[in-house]
Amino acid sequence: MKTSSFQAPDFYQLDDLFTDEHKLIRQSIRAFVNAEISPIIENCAEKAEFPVHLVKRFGDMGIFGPTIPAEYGGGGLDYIAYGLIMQELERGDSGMRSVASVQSSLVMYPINEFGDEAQKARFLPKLASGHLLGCFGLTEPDYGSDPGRMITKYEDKGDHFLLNGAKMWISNAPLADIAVVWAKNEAGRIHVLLVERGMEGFTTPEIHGKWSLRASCTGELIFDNVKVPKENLLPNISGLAGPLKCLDSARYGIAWGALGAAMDCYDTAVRYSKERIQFGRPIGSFQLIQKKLAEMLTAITKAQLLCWRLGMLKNEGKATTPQISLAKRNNVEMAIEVAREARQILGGMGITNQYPIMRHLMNLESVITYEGTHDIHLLILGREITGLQAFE
Ligand code: TGC
Ligand code: FAD
Repeated sequence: MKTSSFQAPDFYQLDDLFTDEHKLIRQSIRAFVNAEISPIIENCAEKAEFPVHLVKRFGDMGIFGPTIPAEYGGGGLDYIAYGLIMQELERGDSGMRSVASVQSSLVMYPINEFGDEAQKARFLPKLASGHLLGCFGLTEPDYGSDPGRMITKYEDKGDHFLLNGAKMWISNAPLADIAVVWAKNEAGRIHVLLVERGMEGFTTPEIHGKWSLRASCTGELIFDNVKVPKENLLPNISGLAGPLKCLDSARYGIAWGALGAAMDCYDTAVRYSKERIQFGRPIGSFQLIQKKLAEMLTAITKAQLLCWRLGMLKNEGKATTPQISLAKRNNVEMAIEVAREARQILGGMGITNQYPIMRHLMNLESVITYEGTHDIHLLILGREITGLQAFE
């Protein structure tokens, strides 16, 4: 069964809070997901193949850079619109939302915020249209939760920078045309370079064997004496604040995205519970099944309210990093719980690729780890509450 008959839960009438433009954007991405992602995604996940043709289609649909100014090819939209796009995409598949998160929040956002006019004009329109695909290199083999200790470094060689090091677990890496790479200079200060495919000494081997995000392409970035032109350094940022600002935007999108995965699992479970007969009755008539569904709807509704309020704070430029951590952490855990309960409601069928639930569940195991693990977000909140640092 595919989810073209998807009915989004809206128990607290959040639609009353969205503008007509928000609802139109959501409807157009929902229709796109129904037509172009849902019919192929189980097959892609099974074969561990990234549907590369969708990159251009995402560009056509305005999925890349919704909040980037229109003069650079972006959508010029607000953060509620961005969130709704992420929700709809992840209703299709977390890996498809990942592609959009990386391109919009982790590649276009830093170029727009930290780049000069020439860099913005050169890269943003092609990223927005899907003619270029980007990736974001922060994590290293030995530095995941603690990126401040990264060892990838570059030296100033007069007319160019010489880059050495490696990045690990990088979404889109094997296919990306450009990589946003965080690296230290000779003084140990973090800066960001745009590394382009084809530069000598730059390779992007794929990571195989993932049981999660199988339709998304993940790889390494290897820099072996790569000569990076000086004009590829984004001039207007230095320090760990750079990547963390990008992550604020991407983590916000994940809070909405997880909601989409949860809604899809819930909708599938409601539908199944009315159709599946056991003991001569639909299983939806049993109190234990109703309890599961009621708790799923309650959790989704609370997460929807969180997203909406956080989106309004983002629009006003007031959303803080701990507020974003709370939403990412809550909503991804909520989605995993909803997916587990939905899978149980489907019994044996729940483990098959006839339904999207097991794929969502496996995907969410990555989502709860990337962009800051569940426990790192808890520690960000702990630091906010107590004023005391628990990382070291
Ligand atoms: P900390 O002391 O907290 O901060 C270092 C400096 O950064 C400043 N800062 C911020 N600035 C702007 N915006 C923010 N949100 C900021 N947060 C912090 C801070 O003021 C400080 O500045 P300064 O001038 O005093 O130096 O740094 P820390 O080393 O204690 O680390 C904190 C910690 C652990 C929370 C941070 O390192 C962290 O978030 N770790 C998790 C790493 C992570 O999230 N990695 C994600 C990699 S990308 C990814 O997963 C993409 S998946 C994409 C997909 O496929 O969808
Ligand atoms: P570690 O940092 O080694 O953590 C292992 C465990 O230790 C976790 O449970 C963690 O919570 C815990 N831990 C660590 N420190 C503490 C502490 N101080 N207190 C308590 N517990 C602690 N990165 C990118 O830069 N770009 C990408 O595009 C990207 N895409 C990804 C795609 C996928 C599919 C995956 C799985 C990861 C991706 N990542 C990416 C990397 C991701 O951000 C990291 O995996 C994540 O930040 C955690 O780092 P780690 O895997 O090294 O785990």
